[in-house]
Amino acid sequence: MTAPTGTGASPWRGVIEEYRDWLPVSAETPVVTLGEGGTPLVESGWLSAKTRCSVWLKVEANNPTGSFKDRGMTVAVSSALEQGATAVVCASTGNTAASMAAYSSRAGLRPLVLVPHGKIAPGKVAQAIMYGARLIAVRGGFDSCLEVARALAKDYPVSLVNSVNPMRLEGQKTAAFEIVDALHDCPDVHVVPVGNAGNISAYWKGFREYAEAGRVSTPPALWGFQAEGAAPLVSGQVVRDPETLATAIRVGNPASWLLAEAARDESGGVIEAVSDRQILQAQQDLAVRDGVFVEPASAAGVAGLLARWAAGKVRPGLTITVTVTGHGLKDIDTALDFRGAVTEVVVDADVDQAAAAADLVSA
Ligand code: AN7
Repeated sequence: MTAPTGTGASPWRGVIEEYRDWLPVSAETPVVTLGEGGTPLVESGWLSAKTRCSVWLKVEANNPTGSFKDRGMTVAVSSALEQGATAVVCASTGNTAASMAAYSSRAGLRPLVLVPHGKIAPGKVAQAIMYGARLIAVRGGFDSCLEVARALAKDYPVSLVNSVNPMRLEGQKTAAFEIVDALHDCPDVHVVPVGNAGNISAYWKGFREYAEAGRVSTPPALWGFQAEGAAPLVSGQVVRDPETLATAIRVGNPASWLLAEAARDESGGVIEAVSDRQILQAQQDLAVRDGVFVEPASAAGVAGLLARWAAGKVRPGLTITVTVTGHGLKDIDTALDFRGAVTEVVVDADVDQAAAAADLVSA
């Protein structure tokens, strides 16, 4: 089941045109769009049955470059173009790099991306290269990449489009709008993975703005989940050498630290940690049970929801939305390593062999 999103009378125009009144753009802003947003809200029968709640997945893989980053990038790149930028820079665990490369190349801006050497998924490397980025692999983690990116933007003629650029969060908040527009109300709880902590902050901004405008009465509690080896917002301490197989959220010193704490506290929510094992199990279950193949980091929210349910902290009857942030095809090695057993059987082009391989018995 998919929640209705509008009348279907006109094609989706991308988040700037769909939510123009809510965004810091003017009639003069050159809109750089790939038709991002308008992503499906898909009911998870499995998670709903298990938790006795109504659980919906906001499938952000269905964005042009396969992650939620496109929502923020359309606004950040449009704004950079309006301000006369000629080159843009970002630090990234991979998805921001892919998105930024696509939008800035499309706008005729030169994309420079800094990524942790050897620590981003191959699909994201391929995307950044194919979209024409200058890919700079830094010996160090994401946090070091962000320091270098900030310094480059300060000393050289390049514009920074990381989520420390407020335009990014402005664009990303539209996902909260879409959820409310589809459900015709706020969920009770919204669940999201947390890395550099921009997205949880953006969701809170979106839900709060709709509440302030009287569109909904009560914004949801936000439940954020980090990977155990990269959980500074759980421990309250910077993690010097963060480690997790969910490379997208391998961040030790999140840029939006204070905003994320505010989102947690003002919404009456939590930020907790889940293990890599829980993440990969949730990733596999989502694929097998719901037909939704996400990358490891994207499954952290589902893993966290299940952990809280197992601890008796999920009250039956709630409406819960869970953002799954990026596409599974970006990082197939990690997924298949966990899945383990060989699931392919090689046969000749022969009916009997195929039937035997499929454990079929003739009728
Ligand atoms: C799939 O691409 O930070 O808490 O540089 O790619 O807003 O950082 C990616 C983050 C979750 C965490 N899921 O969001 C980057 C980057 C996926 C992600 C997150 C990311 P934030």
